[in-house]
Amino acid sequence: MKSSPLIIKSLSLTDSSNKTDTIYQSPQSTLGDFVFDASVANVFPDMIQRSVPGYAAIINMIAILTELHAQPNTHLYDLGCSLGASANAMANGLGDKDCRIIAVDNSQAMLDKATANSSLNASRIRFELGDIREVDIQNASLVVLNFTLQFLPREERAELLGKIAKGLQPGGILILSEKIQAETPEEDERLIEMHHAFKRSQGYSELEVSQKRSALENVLLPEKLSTHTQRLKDVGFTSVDCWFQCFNFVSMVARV
Ligand code: GEK
Repeated sequence: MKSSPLIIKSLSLTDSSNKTDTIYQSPQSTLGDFVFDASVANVFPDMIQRSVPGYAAIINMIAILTELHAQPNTHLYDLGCSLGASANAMANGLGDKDCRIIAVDNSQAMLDKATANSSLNASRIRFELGDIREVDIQNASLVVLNFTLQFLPREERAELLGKIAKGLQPGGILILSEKIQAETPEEDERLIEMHHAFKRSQGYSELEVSQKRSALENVLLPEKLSTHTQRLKDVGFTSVDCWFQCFNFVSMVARV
């Protein structure tokens, strides 16, 4: 018997408080590095939707890619889960497949809210406080790194990706979403200009855009799409498809 198709009603990406991000609204005399603390967790749904063009579309597609690729009796991982948007999308895409979703973040403030936001999927998602570099990836059919790899030191990325490739079952996939650096400095400038226009269209001021950019400078370390693709192949993935791009934000599907 054929099961009924997955219907994606746009997932709710907000939490019940739904606060507006005003963190960089007033001038700051010293701009420290960006951290995922309670003040960020408090406004995170608003912040990420107004900062990452296409974020809601990517989350909705994670449900569809889960429906396509999740294998019964396997593990699904959401690495750097923040408030659990990807983990909840996976739960929605699973249908009645018996899978365990493991969602990891090293920010307790994020996990507290993630747990509260995910009560409907509580039996399927296990939230864990930890570093994604330490997670044991086993019997996986789907791993999601949705805008998280970019926060690791560049030289530590290959080891994590290699561990993911080894932990995936045949037919398993990694969904890797990243802010990227364009292939040439000229293209990079053009994409950054478009991204900043997007942020202004979302109500951020020039001051907010420039203070956030400075705070992220040493923390969010983008790489070229060609660098991502080559490294994924070097560590054991056989194909890498870029299925989404909006300005300098991309999402790839890598298969073992
Ligand atoms: C989403 N995936 O909504 N170990 C564990 N967590 C980490 C680490 C680390 N080493 N480094 C950063 N994080 C989410 C959005 S946000 C992206 C991901 C953004 C966590 C960090 O605490 C934060 O919650 C998340 O990765 C990145 O689909 O804010 O641009």
